[in-house]
Amino acid sequence: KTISVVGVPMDLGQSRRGVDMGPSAIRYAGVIERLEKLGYEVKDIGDIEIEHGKMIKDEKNGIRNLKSVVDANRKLARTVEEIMKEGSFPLVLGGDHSIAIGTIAGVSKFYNNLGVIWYDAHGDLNTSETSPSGNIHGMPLAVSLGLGEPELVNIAGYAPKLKYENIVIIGARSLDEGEKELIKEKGIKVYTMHEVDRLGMSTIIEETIHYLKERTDGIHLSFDLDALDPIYAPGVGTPVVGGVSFRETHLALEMLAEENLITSAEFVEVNPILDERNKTGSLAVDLIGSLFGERIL
Ligand code: DIR
Ligand code: MN
Ligand code: MN
Ligand code: MN
Repeated sequence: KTISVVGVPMDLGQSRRGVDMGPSAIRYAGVIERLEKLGYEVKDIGDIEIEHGKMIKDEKNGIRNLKSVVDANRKLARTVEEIMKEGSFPLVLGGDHSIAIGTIAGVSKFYNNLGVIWYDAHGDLNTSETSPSGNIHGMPLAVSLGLGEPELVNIAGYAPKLKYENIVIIGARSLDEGEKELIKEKGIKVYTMHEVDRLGMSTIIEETIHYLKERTDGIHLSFDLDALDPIYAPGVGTPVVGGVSFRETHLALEMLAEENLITSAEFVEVNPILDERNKTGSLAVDLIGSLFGERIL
């Protein structure tokens, strides 16, 4: 199986500079070599070209940098679609989480029922109406469900990309009011940190696999490094205490690897400026190793 790695040096989906260097940090930590060592053929197709203008605080309906984020995600969607056509596994390196809009837009047309595991401290279910920040990185899951600005929702020319019943959020502990309402209204499946503590990660992943296996024909993993506790992942823009541990996360990915159900993935929000000697970049590479079958023994 071939893996195609694509970097998205994007920081315009939020308000702190530096997360655009995430792809470099993850490559520097050895992601390509790590995957090759596991026996995969790896194609590094480089980075998507991203505009690097200054931040526009309120471009439309209070949203930051709407046009640049739309442009970048259009390009990413096309690139991911090409990877899918070649039958290769798309592995996308962020960049802030706004890039999930493009990844999912590129992947979802190949499935009738794309499933998504959203591993994140946040819900990323905001629209311009509910967003407290105007940051698009807090909106990609809503956009993929068809909610929000039409420019974002209609990327790649179709919408919605996802169905409410095909998504599972794991690790949530910072949800905005509008996100909580949407989760309740639509019955979105969410394992907050309460459930992580209470059930344990192994039960959560067993349930998630069972749940998605019977209703989806492909599963995208959208992995925000801020799901982990800041002790393990200090190099993220919006750290939230009380997060998932290093081992719980490896266990989750090892279990997913065993089932061989994940069909595309992205690792996002690594910000080298905020990091400690590339700790979070290295963590991303360790986690990618587990997702692709690396085991302790
Ligand atoms: C917050 C933060 N919910 C927002 N979101 C983040 O700005 O919409 N997502 N950091 O990863
Ligand atoms: Mn930049
Ligand atoms: Mn996120
Ligand atoms: Mn997050």
